[in-house]
Amino acid sequence: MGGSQYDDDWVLPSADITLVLVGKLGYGKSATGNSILGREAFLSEYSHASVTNTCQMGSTTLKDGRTINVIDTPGLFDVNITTEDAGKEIVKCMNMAKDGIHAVLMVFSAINRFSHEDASTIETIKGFFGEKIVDHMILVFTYGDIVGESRMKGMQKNAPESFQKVVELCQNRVVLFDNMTTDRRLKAQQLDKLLDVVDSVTANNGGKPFSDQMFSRIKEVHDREKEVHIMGYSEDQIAELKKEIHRTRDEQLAHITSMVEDKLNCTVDKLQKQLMDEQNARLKAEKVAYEARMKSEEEIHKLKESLRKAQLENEEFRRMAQSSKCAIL
Ligand SMILES: Nc1nc2c(ncn2[C@@H]2O[C@H](COP(=O)(O)OP(=O)(O)OP(=O)(O)O)[C@@H](O)[C@H]2O)c(=O)[nH]1
Ligand SMILES: [Mg+2]
Repeated sequence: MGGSQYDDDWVLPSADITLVLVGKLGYGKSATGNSILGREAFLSEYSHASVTNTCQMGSTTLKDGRTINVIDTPGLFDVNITTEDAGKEIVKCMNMAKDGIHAVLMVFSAINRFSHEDASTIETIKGFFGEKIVDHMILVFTYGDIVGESRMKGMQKNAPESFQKVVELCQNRVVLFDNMTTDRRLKAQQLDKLLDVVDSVTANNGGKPFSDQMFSRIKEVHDREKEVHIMGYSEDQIAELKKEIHRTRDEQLAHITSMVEDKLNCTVDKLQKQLMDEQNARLKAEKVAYEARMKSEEEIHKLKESLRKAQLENEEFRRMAQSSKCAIL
């Protein structure tokens, strides 16, 4: 099956749980993936450049016997990645997730201030996959070793509005992760906590993973490929057919990739326009408030002026009255 960028993803096994790690460059996505899998499946290191450049998947069997697939991604919705590259990686990720995604782990660093860019990552994902994706989102904060549970709670209380909104949107599904610990008990505890949240997300979604039209299209393309094995052709015929099917599949996946790119571009444009509109509305409101303040200051000035005039007049009348009284006397 050589020569295709899509080849190996589809032969990866399905699992009971599929998780996708999403987040900004260097926030600890790969480290979190390794903590979940219990081994160094993904390269995780300190770098100013992107360490993970393409989607990768690792699998393991949990204590309770369930299988779990963890998909590590590069900063898909990061400002540093072109929509063309992001599009290809999103299709690759959907290709790996096959039947859908049970939970999207939105990875943030607890030692970084929650920024507008962080909030816009969630907005982009929402815009791209639709509102329903939010029901599958879990906020995972790394650097639990430095921040600690109680400090994290305190930080949450004093966090900016954009952060509070995101927490509310995800119905308080916040998990703190320490990817550096060597304490086996803590490792197991935090993993159990995360899996509990994953299970509650799955239960809330009626056991169904997130999937959409794009997932279905990719699945259709691959299901067509599988049909060859059951039709009973000769080896040569199958080889020839496979070649033809792979070519068609690659064409179809390339078509889906370009659709994904277009959709991503539209989402980013729409979001940028929305942000511009919000900013313009804010500036307009500020201008109106400023003008109102200036107007009221002007009116106060006028009032003070007429009050001063009235006082002067009063004074004048009083003096006149005084002098006429003196004349009578
Ligand atoms: N102290 C501490 N360091 C962490 C934690 N999680 C991740 N790191 C460190 O953060 C750095 C980046 O981690 P990665 O896992 O490579 O981050 P990433 O998000 O996968 O990065 P990219 O693939 O480049 O987008 C590494 O040096 C990790 O050791 C954590 O919980 N505590
Ligand atoms: Mg990484």
